[in-house]
Amino acid sequence: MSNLKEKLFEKIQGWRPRTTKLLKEHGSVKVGDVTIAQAIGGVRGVKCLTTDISYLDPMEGIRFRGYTIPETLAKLPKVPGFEMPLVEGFYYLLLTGDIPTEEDVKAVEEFNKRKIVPQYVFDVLRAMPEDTHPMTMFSAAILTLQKESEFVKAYNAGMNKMDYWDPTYEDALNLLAKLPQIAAFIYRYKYKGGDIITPDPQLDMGGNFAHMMGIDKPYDDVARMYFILHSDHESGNVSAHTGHLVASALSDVYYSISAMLDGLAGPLHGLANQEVLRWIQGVRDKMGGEIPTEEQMKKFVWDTLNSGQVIPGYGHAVLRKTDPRYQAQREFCLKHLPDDNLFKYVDILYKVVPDILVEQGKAKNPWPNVDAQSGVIQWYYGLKEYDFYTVLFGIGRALGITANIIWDRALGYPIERPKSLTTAMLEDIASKA
Ligand code: NMX
Ligand code: MLT
Repeated sequence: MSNLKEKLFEKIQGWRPRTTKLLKEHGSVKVGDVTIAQAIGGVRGVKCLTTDISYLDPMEGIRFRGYTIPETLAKLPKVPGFEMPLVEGFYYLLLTGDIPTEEDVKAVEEFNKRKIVPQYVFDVLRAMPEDTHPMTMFSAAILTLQKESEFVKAYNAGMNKMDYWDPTYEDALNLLAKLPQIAAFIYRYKYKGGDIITPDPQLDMGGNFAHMMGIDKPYDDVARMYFILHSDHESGNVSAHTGHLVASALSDVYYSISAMLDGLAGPLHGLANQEVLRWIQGVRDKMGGEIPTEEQMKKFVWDTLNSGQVIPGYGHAVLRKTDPRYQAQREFCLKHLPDDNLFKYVDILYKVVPDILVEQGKAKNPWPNVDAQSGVIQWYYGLKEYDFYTVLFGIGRALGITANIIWDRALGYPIERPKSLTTAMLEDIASKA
């Protein structure tokens, strides 16, 4: 057993009694009530999921295993000479809750052993229509790999329920190790005339991704930062919830990750990062490339709102302040690309949009989310094909969701099945209240 897997099993054994005790001794204790508005309105704010991988505080933002973003970025081991942590070490943190030592980050080897993508995946991608969206290609490629599932083999061989986490861990690492190559293949196949760059087995996940994308340093650090920042946002967001839901039927990691990507591909969720760039390009075209004044920008924002559309990259279902993932990327921009034109657009938007959303009086959170800033960095380093951006989000999100699925299985979480009511039932409940 590898160092990481042994450590994980230790943690699982220590954790199981806590879940068992909560269920057996305190299972009937209430954690909240559900209103009619919540039953109709997207289950917003209903506390009905459990995860220890990350927690989202509305005012503070995300903590990964108890660490804020600045703490996470500062504490994790890095490739010497680089600013951003190794993604592999970050995954160690998500899985075990502990900051790995340099020695522990031998988890890198785990990923390296599992990197080879079978040829049939590329054959399937090549067979898809040319104008297929990169997210469709990404999701299909992962679904194609489903026949490799170790979980399915073990389940069919009669595995004990207590062991479910083990082949799920194997599936998770096998898949995660391949995602950068699949994504880079989609990018270069679709946008670089099929000029594919083969992986470098010596490089870490972020470094190898930058290499296969054909983008120079410091894009390797950008990739590391991007995957870490997008990894997890507790359990209730569409992608994480979809991954958890599908996995709760004991569908394997390949099915679950393919499904979560389909949710991430929606414009109100991950696709918003592409929408931000599309929206800004629209403004740029109207301005003939000139940077708009704040007054001009206000008019573009109001025009969008008045035509019944949302301002992409702003608002959030849980957060009630500027997303710290936005802040982390903003700090990166201030350091590495302060004079970039597109960054200036994003900066002006930050100055004008919150006040306008407050004045409009609809959005509960007028502040920017992660997607408002992420495309600018990609664009600056030459990745201008913005319909690819959500694929990058998807690689990162797979880290968090697979960590969750492994723990769901380790703690024996059951199939998810909330209860629905009819409109007449709600009317009846309302009339008696
Ligand atoms: N621009 C315009 N209107 C907005 C915005 C926005 N950015 N955000 C919320 N609203 C509206 C929302 O459409 C709703 O209108 P209506 O009453 O007509 O249905 C109203 O404000 C109340 O919505 P909230 O309760 O504040 O937001 P909700 O929790 O329903 O949705 C988002 C959260 C993130 C879907 C929403 O803020 C949004 O559509 N934002 C723009 C898209 C975006 O940036 N999505 C990415 C989120 C992060 N991610 O990567 O997933
Ligand atoms: C996410 O990262 O999943 C988004 O910010 C959406 C959310 O948390 O609701």
